[in-house]
Amino acid sequence: MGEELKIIFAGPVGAGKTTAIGAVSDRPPVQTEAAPTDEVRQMKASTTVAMDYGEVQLDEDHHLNLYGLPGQERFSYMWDILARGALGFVVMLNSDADPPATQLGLLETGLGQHLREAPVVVTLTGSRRDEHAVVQETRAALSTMEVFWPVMSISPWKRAEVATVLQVLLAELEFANP
Ligand SMILES: Nc1nc2c(ncn2[C@@H]2O[C@H](COP(=O)(O)OP(=O)(O)OP(=O)(O)O)[C@@H](O)[C@H]2O)c(=O)[nH]1
Ligand SMILES: [Mg+2]
Repeated sequence: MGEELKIIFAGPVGAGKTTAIGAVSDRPPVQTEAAPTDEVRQMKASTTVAMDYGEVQLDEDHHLNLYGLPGQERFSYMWDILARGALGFVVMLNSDADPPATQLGLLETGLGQHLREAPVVVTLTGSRRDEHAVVQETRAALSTMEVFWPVMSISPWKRAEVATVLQVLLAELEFANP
């Protein structure tokens, strides 16, 4: 089975954390979906209230335990708890929502320290805006934060694309800890 690695999927509501873990997991994911009671209702029928959990055997040597954070800020006390001991982060941003800098700012407040201690890959989901423009905006926001995380535009319901994100994260991890 190889090494077990804890990976966190973070990001705002609707970025696709639950969708991505469900798409890539080798077994049915554990989900904690509930009907939203607030403005999230306008966006989608359910939101994560505690966590997602999935597992994927990415290759012979790497078994990943995947944890999805709840996107709503009122559940952000869970972020720090779940992020402890994580070896890598997938930061998912919704390009149809607030500017990338705003979404990253929120994550920085709740997870900033964790995101400095392990490799991060940023994904952009959403379809309404020009992909290239949002990637550029995201890169600019990251350089303001003085981090240079890879940025990839993906469809979170496509298993192969989520698996590629995880491969990039593993490559970063191996580069950092040869
Ligand atoms: N076009 C399309 N959209 C999809 C598909 N699967 C999921 N989505 C959309 O992708 C969005 C992602 O939703 P979630 O995965 O619940 O987002 P999340 O990041 O887990 O959000 P929270 O748990 O609320 O923080 C939703 O708006 C879905 O409607 C799909 O197969 N096709
Ligand atoms: Mg979710």
